[in-house]
Amino acid sequence: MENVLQGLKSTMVGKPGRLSRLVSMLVIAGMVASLAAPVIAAAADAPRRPNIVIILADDMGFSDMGSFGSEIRTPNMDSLAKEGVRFTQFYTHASCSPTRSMLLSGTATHINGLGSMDEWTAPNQMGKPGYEGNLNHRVTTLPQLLKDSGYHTYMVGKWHMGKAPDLIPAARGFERDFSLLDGGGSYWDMWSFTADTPKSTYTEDGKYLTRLPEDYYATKTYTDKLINFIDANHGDGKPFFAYVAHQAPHDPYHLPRDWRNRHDREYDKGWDAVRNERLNRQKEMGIMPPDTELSERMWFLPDPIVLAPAAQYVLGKKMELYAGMVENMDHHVGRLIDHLKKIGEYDNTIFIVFGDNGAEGTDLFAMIAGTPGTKNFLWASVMWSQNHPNAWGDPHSYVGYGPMWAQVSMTPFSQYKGLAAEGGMRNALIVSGPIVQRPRGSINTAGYLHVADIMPTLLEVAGARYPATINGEKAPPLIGKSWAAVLAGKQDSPRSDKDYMAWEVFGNRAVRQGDWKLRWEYKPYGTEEWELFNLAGDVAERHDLAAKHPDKVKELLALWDEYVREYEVILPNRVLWEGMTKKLPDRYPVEAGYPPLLYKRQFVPPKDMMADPKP
Ligand SMILES: [Ca+2]
Repeated sequence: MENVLQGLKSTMVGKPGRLSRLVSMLVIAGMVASLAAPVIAAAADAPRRPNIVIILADDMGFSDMGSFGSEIRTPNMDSLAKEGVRFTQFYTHASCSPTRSMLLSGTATHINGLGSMDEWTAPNQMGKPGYEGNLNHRVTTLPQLLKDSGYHTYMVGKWHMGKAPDLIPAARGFERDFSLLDGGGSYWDMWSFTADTPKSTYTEDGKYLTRLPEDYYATKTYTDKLINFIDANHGDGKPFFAYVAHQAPHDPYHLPRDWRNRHDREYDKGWDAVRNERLNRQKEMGIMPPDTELSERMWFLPDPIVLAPAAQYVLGKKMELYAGMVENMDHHVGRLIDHLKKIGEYDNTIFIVFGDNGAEGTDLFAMIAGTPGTKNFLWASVMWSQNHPNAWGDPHSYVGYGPMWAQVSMTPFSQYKGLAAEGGMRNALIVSGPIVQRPRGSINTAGYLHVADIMPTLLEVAGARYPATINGEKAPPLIGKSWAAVLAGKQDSPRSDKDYMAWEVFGNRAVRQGDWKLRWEYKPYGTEEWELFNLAGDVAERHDLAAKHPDKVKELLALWDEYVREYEVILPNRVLWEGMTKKLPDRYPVEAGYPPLLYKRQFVPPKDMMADPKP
């Protein structure tokens, strides 16, 4: 049996095109055997397609897991890294629902309805195809196709791709679900962000919930529900696909008390120190090459050494809470792993673990509260009133860690969520389980991968087919590339130097081909000009080479134009970056030692002019 399984595994990963035929051959062989000799339990022994678990962490940054250089303790996700493979050049999108739309439909955001986030659709995008703000019906979904091919399909956690009955998880291919339909909210109860949207919407198995279960805590309840779903069908011979879309560690940082103080005073030392420590560990581990530079600290952030101890303590405590959010989530991932081991499913389960976008550096609470005197401001001051640091984590507290710690989460990259720099959309990726034939615990730094690759990869694993038409129309193309050969260790990247990837959300845009990346960002984060970077030696995007390589700029611009044409991109006429140039201080030139911190230096008077006080 072991040999057959091994053979199936290597065939599955080695010869992508043959996989579905092989699976059907095995199924037919099993059926014939059971017809001919019913005494032999052929069905039970037949090699079963693997289970698939996607662990998606909301707003977790590239360097936040121990296996990617963090001091945050994530032993359970790290155990998957030890048994599987880590990738250091994996891209999502720069924000939540666009990433999720590509994960679950395999198609471009500008086609599938998440060309912008629902919350930020610009006036000129309203009502246009591709900008519905939900996963539209031009596309089909990964769970739908897996379900059709005989998988059980389960979802727990955050959906964020539509709330109407035809758009909820149950309508998009999930057989069982327990889902938060909104982009975020309380972890303790149904209260949501603003007076305009006071309550979060949840579904369970396709019904809208009137209230949440007893003893609800998001991360724990999602895990309990999933374990129940798995157990309810365990032993029926069908594999399962589980989409575990944790709300954690998205703000507000709501956390049980015993998870809040596990890094006591550890972050008082400030963001620069923690960034440097993480980068050093990444270099030791081989996550980053030895000559990697750290990105510039965002120009408007202070050097932590100028802060008063009280400020160091309060700001450090925010990061401590964030670390607790990640550790608590990891604990519940561990509960799932342990359960799968207990019921004998772990060895036949593929795990795919990653964060959905760059870490959150924008002050979401300020956006929620809005202008003083307005109803949302009043709502925020009442509903999110638990401001004392001792209450942080409780219901009605609102803590987000701010741009300084978001940059720590994205070490060594530049910027964070919402932006087109690497810090906006590059994330940590772990893949483990029976499809991985690369050395256990290895790190792939060569291949560059995209979240849209997951759909073709998993369809191949399941032997499922992408349809030619959807609802009577030609199916939009899958934009990703299967990882089968990469996971088999037969090649290092699913992409050649000719392939390219492009992104646009909120007007910020980027295109990457080979090691070259062309990037356009709104001021004050970018220059509102195309900037060119060579990521091979400059992952921190410190050195704009556009003036030096005008031909390369032209080449990549042509690819960008092709993307705009092919995927019907409508650049927004209003963006959430408006007014930011006025709000934030001017940028100073990025030079070491500038601006000079005069107060760092002790004044020493000439010796011959010094004297003791007179009596
Ligand atoms: Ca997110």
